[in-house]
Amino acid sequence: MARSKIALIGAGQIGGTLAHLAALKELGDIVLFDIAEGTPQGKALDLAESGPVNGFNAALKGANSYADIEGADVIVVTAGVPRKPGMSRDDLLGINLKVMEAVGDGIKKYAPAAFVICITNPLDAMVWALQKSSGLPAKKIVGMAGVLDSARFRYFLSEEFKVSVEDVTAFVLGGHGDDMVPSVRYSTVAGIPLPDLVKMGWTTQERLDSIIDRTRKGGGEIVNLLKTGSAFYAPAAAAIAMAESYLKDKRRVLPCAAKLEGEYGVDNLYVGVPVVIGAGGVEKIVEVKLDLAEQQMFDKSVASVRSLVDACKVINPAFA
Ligand code: A3D
Repeated sequence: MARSKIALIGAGQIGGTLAHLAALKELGDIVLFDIAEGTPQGKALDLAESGPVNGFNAALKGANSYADIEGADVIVVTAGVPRKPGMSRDDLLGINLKVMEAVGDGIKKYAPAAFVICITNPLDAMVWALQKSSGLPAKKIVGMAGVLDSARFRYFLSEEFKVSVEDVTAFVLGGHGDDMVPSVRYSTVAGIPLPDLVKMGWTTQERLDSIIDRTRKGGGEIVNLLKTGSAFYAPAAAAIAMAESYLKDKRRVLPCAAKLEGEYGVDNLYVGVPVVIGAGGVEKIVEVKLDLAEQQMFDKSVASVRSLVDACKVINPAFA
């Protein structure tokens, strides 16, 4: 059986970390693509030279031509610019929309059968634009945000409860912005929902509220610390989990930005919801019943995503 081919479009901080993780896990052969000359080649060579020490068997190649992504099974897109302190994700819209046009053309031409994971911000609008520009079916293109947001929520909860992160599950819905919806009812420690843990005296509602607030602003917290860019280790790990579920047909249930066509009462918009990822791509969108407060937060988050998508259509009417 031929090895899988993984193309990483954007060889920056996340792209390089993705290549490292994909090689360590031997997910397939890897092509790092970037418009910057030398960067993808340098990172590919450096990583290939770590192979003998780490004991992985994966070919790594750096490229500046889309022809090199030909036939890729999985593509992870991080091309574009990240945030700097004081910037919101939405400030990136104009620049990264142009990048999504170019990337979509490249995918359409060379790898139209790939499963594509978009990470470029503002996430929900960029994955929407990338689906349009690439022409890929909606089930073959998703956005990575929920796995990262719920990992942050899980980490903060594990610190609060002083239990292993492995036993904390978390559920996050909505767009990848400061109004995302971390769901308390569906987040648990070893199956015990958070509201029960409050009743059991493990934490207080006030502490839980501040953890939710920190989760919502988790990306900004890292940007303010790094000063020169945004988070990359955890975002890369999250996208690798999604790629692995597709490549190994694991059918994991993961929160991803998926195209809603009526689900959750939303039409023609990419928003974070739980989905099943298997060999067919997004094989199922899991629709849970929201309570009134969750629905109100979800609606607010969806409205923010819609306003960004509308802004894309104004910037480039070809997207309308
Ligand atoms: P960075 O290290 O700057 O890498 C981006 C790379 O894209 C650079 O190497 C650029 O040369 C390259 N690039 C720019 N334009 C093009 C183009 N037209 N074609 C190909 N490559 C191009 O950024 P990063 O890796 O830290 O972040 C990448 C993106 O991910 C940014 O938009 C971030 O905002 C976003 N991000 C999203 C999340 C989510 O949870 C959704 C988390 C963290 C970062």
